[in-house]
This record gives sequence, C-alpha cells and structure tokens, in this order.
Amino acid sequence: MTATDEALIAHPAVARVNFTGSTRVGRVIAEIAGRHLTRTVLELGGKAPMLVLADADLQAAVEAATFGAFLNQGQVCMSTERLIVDRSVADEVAVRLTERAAGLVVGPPDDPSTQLGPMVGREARDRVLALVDNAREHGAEVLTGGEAEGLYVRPTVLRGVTPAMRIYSEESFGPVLSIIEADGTDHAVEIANDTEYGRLGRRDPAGQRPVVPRPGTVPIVNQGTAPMTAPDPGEPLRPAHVFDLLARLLPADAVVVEETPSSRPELHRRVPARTPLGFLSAAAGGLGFGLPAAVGVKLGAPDRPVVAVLGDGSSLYGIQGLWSAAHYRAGVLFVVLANGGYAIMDRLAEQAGHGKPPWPGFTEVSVSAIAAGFGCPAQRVASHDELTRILAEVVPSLADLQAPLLLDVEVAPDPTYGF
Ligand SMILES: Cc1ncc(C[n+]2csc(CCOP(=O)(O)OP(=O)(O)O)c2C)c(N)n1
Repeated sequence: MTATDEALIAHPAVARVNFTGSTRVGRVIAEIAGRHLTRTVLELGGKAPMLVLADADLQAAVEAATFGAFLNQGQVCMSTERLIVDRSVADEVAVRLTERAAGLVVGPPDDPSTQLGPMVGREARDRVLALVDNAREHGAEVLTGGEAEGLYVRPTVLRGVTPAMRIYSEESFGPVLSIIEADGTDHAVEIANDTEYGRLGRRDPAGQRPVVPRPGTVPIVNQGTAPMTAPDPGEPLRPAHVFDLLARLLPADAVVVEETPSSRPELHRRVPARTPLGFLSAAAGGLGFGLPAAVGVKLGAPDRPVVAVLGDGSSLYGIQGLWSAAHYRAGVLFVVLANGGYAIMDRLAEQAGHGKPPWPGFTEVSVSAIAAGFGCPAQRVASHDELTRILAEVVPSLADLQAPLLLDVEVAPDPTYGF
C-alpha cells in the first residue's frame, strides 16, 4: 500500500471502496478504511465449490468444471477450486475429467489453438506447485498434471483431497481442481460450507434443483453457463435465447435498460455491461421504470445504442412512454419478453403453496398493438430465426436509429427462473 492508496481511502469524496484482490491486501484496506470510517466492499479470496450430485448429467458437469477450473489458468476470483462429487459417481467423474483436462492444449497465448496459457509469474507458479506437492505428500492422487514447464502449469486434477492438505482450504488461484467425495446431498453441502470464505450457490448441472447455501451466505454464480444458441425442435423460445442473441450482437457501448423480473438472473449472466452506464436496473422493483427510463437515456445520450429489455407486464406499467419515444424520435430498441403473465409472481404464488394465483394472465393483451396505437413502430416476433434476422438488421446501426422500434417477442418462462 502506498501513501496514494491511503489518501484515496481517506478522502471525504470517497464514499465507499470496492476492492477485488487478495485477502492480505483486503485486510490492509479494511484497516485503513476503518480508521477513516470509509465503507468497504471487499471481494477477496475464495475456494469455490461445485457440487456434482448423484443424478447429475455427468458430461455437462465435467464440461462446466473444466471451464470453471481452468479458464484463465484458474486465475479468476470465482474459479472452481473444489469439485464435491457424490461418491456413487466419483469414479466416472474422475475418469472423464482426467481425460478432458489432460487433453487441454497448453501453450503461448498468441497461438489460436492454445486453451491454457502461462501463469502470471514465478511466484504464482511456485505457490501452485507447492500446494500440489503438499497434497501429494499427504496422500492425494494426482490424476493428471501436477507439473510445469517454465510458467506453463499443466491442468491438474487431484483426487482424495482431505482437510489435512493445504489445498483443501487454501485458494490455489491456478489450474488445479480438487475432487472431494461426499455421501449424499447434505454431506456435499456441508463440505461446500466447510471454508472460511464466502459460499456460492448454483444449480446442479442438470439445472433441476437449486442447492441452497447456508443462510447469510452469498448466492451467485455463472460458471459454465452454456450458450443457448437456438431452441431445440419443439422447444419454445426462452429469455436466455433472446439474451444470447443480444450479447452476441450488441456493441460494447450499448446501454441495456432492464426490467424483466423472472429472467433477471439470466440477463445478468448472459449480457455483460462493458462500458460505464452500460446497464440500468431499478433495484427495488417499482415496476414502470424501464420503459420510460430507456427513452430518457436515449434523449440524454443520443449517441449511445440503447436497448430496453422488458417483461410484458413491466412494459404495461410505463407504456405511455412509447408515445414520448415516438414523438421525440428516440431510437430505442424495446425488446419485450411476452410470456403473457406475471411469471415471477406466478412462481412466488406457486412456491408459497397458494395454487392458482388471484391475478389473471393477459395473453390477449398485445404490447405491439398498443405500441402501434402510440405511433411506435412495433412487431410481434414468434421464432428464433425471425428474431435473429431482425436483430442482425437493426443492432449494427442501433446508435443511429431514428425512431423507436418495439419487438414483442413470444417467450416461455425459463423453468428454473435462472436459479
Ligand atoms: C408498481 C409495482 N406494482 C406491482 C409490482 C409487483 N410485481 C413484481 S414483478 C411483477 C410481474 C412482472 O411481470 P413481467 O414484467 O411480465 O415479468 P415476468 O415476471 O413475467 O418476467 C409484478 C406485478 C411491482 N414490483 N411494482
């Protein structure tokens, strides 16, 4: 830490310090911030678990684990460090994972065939190798990897990792994945929580069942989110398909205004904000914010491409904003996810055991027809192909759009609601 860092933390104009980095430096920042009563948000070390339960799709699990553990050589704060596997499927997972990891191409970052590049420095490499050696000495099996050539550490899979080994609790921040076996779901969750770091929750790879972390812990995470290229034959279009198309096409300076309650986690996961003001969302969920907010943003920042991603219910709460958009020729692209109901509320009612909710669906309400009534060009979109074609036409020149356009996209709610 330097005098500049301390001056920044102490300055009255700094209301809060967000720090992402090592626990060691985070502790120093917290100490300095404490002296000046500056608030902090610290994203420090982690020992992220991924759980593979007995009924998981094992190939999907292995793919997600490979991606989660070895992306950027494991030098990612949310890298998968612990693979907690139900004992009944552990042999199969170990075999498939070993094969997958051993087949990854390690090489220079400028070679297009490279999948894993070098570690960031000698110190990082030595720390990783020391953790692997320590595990080996305490009886872990090195299924693949465990060695380095220069700064290139081979993707490493360990099995039989126990609390006696440093790697059980210390973050490797390298391409090392530890398999830990569990006897059933409760035991797997217990092991996942056996860490001094924050805990993560995610769905099991088959996407069937949320594994809920201990109360007070932090549910996140998005590793291994498979791109939803197009619906399978006979499958409906889902919000995730729409988001992946947007993510693929939107330019980096796009402003995404969000009000899509039931698919918000998917949107966060799939559509990254890459420029300041790249993402706007009403934190407290007072519906009716999104549609007029997008119009205001476009009028205030006419050079930015602006897309509003809205639930059909949400758009009705601020629908009169379309008149302003049309009248002032605000070139916003409104993407309305038309599922014909208050999906999130339906889901909550169902979870609370109230059966059919007292509020109606509104499949007969057409947001595109109402938009046309306000003078806003609009069209109903019923298929992935149609949406792909329209977005490919509109998005490249979105910043210069001279009038609003509303796409009323027929979707079915995501059955997992993104969790
Ligand atoms: C002003 C206001 N009224 C009601 C609500 C309650 N509410 C929260 S989400 C929701 C449904 C939103 O439906 P839609 O935008 O279609 O999204 P979906 O849940 O279908 O994704 C409602 C009515 C609210 N948050 N704010």
